[in-house]
Amino acid sequence: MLTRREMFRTAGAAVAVVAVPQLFATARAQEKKAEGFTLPKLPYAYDALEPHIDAKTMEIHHSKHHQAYVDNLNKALAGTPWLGKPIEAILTDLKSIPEATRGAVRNNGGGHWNHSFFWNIMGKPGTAPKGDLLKAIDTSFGGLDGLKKDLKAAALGRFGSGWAWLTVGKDKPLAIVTSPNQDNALMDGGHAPLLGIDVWEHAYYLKYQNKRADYVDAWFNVVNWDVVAGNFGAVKKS
Ligand code: MN3
Repeated sequence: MLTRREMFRTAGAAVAVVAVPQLFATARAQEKKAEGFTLPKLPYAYDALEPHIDAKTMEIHHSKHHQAYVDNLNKALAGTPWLGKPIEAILTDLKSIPEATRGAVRNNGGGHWNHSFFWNIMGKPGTAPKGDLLKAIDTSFGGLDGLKKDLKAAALGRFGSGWAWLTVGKDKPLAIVTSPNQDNALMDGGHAPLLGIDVWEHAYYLKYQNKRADYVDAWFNVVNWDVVAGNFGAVKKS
C-alpha cells in the first residue's frame, strides 16, 4: 500500500510531454466520477513548507485560488464534450474551443494544470539534484547556483502575474522560459516543464509582500528535486 506521498512521487516520476496525464491519475479518477474537474489533494500538509512558504498562503492558494480555477473551468465547459477530456488534451488544442469560452478555458484550465503541477514539485526541504539531472544542470547552467540565478532573474523579469519554468525537450537542452497569466509550456508544445514557480502575488504576498526576490530565494528550499528528476527522466525516455 503506497502512502499518498509515495503515490504522488510515483506519479510525478512519469511527468513529461507524453506522460503528463499520469500526474493526475488520482485526480482524474475523481474527475470521472464527478463529471468535471476537481481540486487534487495536496501531497503534504499546508504547514509542510514552513517557514519558507507559510501555511496560510498554502491554504488560501490551494483551497481558494486553485478551487476557483477548477470551478470556473467546469462552468466554462459545462454541457460540452470537453468536460470529460484530460486537461492536457484541452490545453494543447485550445483552438478547438469555441471562441466565446476559449479565454476562460485558457486561463482557468491553465490555472488548474499549473497549480496541480506546482504542488507536486514542492515538498519538505532536503532534496538536491543528482545523477543525469545534475549533469544536465551543470552543462546548461554551470551548476545548481547558475540555474537558480537564471531562474530567479526570469521570475523577477516576468512583469505582473505569471510563471517561470525550467523546461526540456526530448532532444533539446534545459531551458528557462516564462509565461504570462496562467499560460504554460504545454500550450506551445515541444517543451515539457520540469519545474515551475508561481510568481502571482497571491503565491507570496501574505509573507513576502512586494518582495518577490525573497520569495523566490525561499522557494528554492522547498523544490522536490526527486520529482523534478523524475520529470526529466520521463522526457528523456519518451
Ligand atoms: Mn497561483
